[in-house]
Amino acid sequence: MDNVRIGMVGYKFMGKAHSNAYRALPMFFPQVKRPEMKAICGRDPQGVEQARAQFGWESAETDWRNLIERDDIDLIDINAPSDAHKEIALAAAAAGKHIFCEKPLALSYADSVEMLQAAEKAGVKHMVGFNYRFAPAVHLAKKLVSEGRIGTINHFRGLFLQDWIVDPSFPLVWRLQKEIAGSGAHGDIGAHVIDMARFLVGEFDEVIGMSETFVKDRPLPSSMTGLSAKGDMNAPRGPVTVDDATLFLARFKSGALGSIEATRFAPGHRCTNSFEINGSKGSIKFDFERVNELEVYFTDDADDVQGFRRVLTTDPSHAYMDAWWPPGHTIGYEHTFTHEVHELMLAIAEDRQPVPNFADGVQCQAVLEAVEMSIQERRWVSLSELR
Ligand code: SOE
Repeated sequence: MDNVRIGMVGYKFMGKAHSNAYRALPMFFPQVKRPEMKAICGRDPQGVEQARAQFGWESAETDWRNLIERDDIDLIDINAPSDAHKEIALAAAAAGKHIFCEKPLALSYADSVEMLQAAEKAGVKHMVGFNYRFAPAVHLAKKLVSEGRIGTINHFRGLFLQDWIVDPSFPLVWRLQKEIAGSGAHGDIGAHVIDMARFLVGEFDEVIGMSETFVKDRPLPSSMTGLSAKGDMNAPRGPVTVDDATLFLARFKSGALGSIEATRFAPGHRCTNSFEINGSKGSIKFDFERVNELEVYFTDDADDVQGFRRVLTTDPSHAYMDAWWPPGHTIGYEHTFTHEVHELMLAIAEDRQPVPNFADGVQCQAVLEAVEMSIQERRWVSLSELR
């Protein structure tokens, strides 16, 4: 079985998460194709060289175009800031390379459609990085829903709450600039909840939303800093051009009702990515901060033991868990990426598209944009207005 030779663009938070997944894969999942960590790419020669040595890549490049030209690379992994996704993906597709791209897929619905069409035309495999789907507890939720064990779904309630920019002195990093990020909490973390909802409940039908930018301007950063950056209140300031929080209501095609909230202004919530689903025969609750657990409630339990039960999803019967540790030995955030890369390698071997792929990225982008349209025009927006 041939290895898949990877060229990766970006080496910060997601670059590290993806590198870790590529390294762990052959150790825990030796039966799938092996990702060969050929080249890592970033603009800063020193920074990228340090990442190359630390993460274990064979070589480093400072221009992504060089990666695409190299004939010893089969797949381009894009985890650079969102405004770079489209140009790199289009060039990768034109060169016949498979593509693995971080979320949100693009800055707009139209751009995401263009990326999907280019990948389809080139006949390459394409994947989008919605890693939270790959938690074994979320796979169990999917199984319970698909097998009808919680009946007809009436409600999906999803939250992604963070608090890393509550401090008004936090600097104006790229995630707070519309031309680079596309949107704020909405596209960065709301996108994960939208994907979760689509995975578990199905397609959205119509949406109505509201959003706010609580801190309107911030100190300019001294460099491309990340989530733990420190700002200087005396530094020159610039306007925040994205939402700090976006909330919306939704109706799914199935008739289920949804509510989704994404905010970076929830003190105490570092990474609360959670959902609750209520069906005619039971309920399911998940909170990423307790990633090894799924809470389930079944209406047909005997009266005297009715209540939510906590399932620890670490048994071999749970997705991916037979490859890890004995039951009860928990896994974490980084494992969701290993499972994601497992799906990517498996799909390439089986000559099928990985899931989630650019088509899922496009559907997510449609929901993001419909919500933005509804906020601007202060009305319900049907997804059919976009598609
Ligand atoms: C920052 O909000 C961030 O790192 C997102 O970009 C990720 O997608 C999310 O998984 C965690 O938070």
